[in-house]
Amino acid sequence: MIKGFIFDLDGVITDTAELHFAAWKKLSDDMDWQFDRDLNEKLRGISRMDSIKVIMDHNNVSLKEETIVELATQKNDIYVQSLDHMTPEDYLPGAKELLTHLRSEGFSVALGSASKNAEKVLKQLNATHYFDVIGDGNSVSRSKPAPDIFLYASEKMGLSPERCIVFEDAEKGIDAAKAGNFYSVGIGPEERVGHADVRFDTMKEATLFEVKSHFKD
Ligand code: B16
Ligand code: MG
Repeated sequence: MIKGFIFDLDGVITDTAELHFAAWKKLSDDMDWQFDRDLNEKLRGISRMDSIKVIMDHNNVSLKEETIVELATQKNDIYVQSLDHMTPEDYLPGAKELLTHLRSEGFSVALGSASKNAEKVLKQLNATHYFDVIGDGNSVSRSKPAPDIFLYASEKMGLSPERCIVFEDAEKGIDAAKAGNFYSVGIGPEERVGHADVRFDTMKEATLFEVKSHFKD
């Protein structure tokens, strides 16, 4: 029986992909690196350090680890500044409704995000109170597709993976849910999250009624 829900943040609760894009684009322009929306898509759900390495590989650049950390920090400063403009109006359509419904029905709810800025994002959205557990980029060291962040979240909720549904918008996020033996709901197109147990185009379609109908007891 399903008792807990674990939500990815970026792309499920809110759409920060555009802000990540703008920040990576600024860094890439400063460094004279090629960076476009196709490459940005490859960064969905992966950690900051993994992201900069994907961009560097694409540009055939290699640098000292120390320099890479400095550049990733520069990008993060730009990104964090842009979060100041985020408000409680910035939930993806349907996300706030589902979180409210889960609260009223008494389910356990956790965050399972790769972002080290998740707490700030939740604060800007005024969403912190919806979560019993916050698992973010600071909670575990191995990032998605490793299942660690979701295992951290389920363990803190006191639930086994078979009792939890993971909501994810990233291909590697669904891989991580599967690797941990969680049920999975993919948010996005077939070619990205078609390997999830259930898929919705957007969070708007993912009502509690709809989700429950796919995961019978
Ligand atoms: P930060 P999620 C992920 O969040 C983003 O999808 C990904 O693009 C980003 O690189 C990663 O967080 C790390 O974010 O630089 O803020 O630590 O989708 O797992 O909620
Ligand atoms: Mg995501």
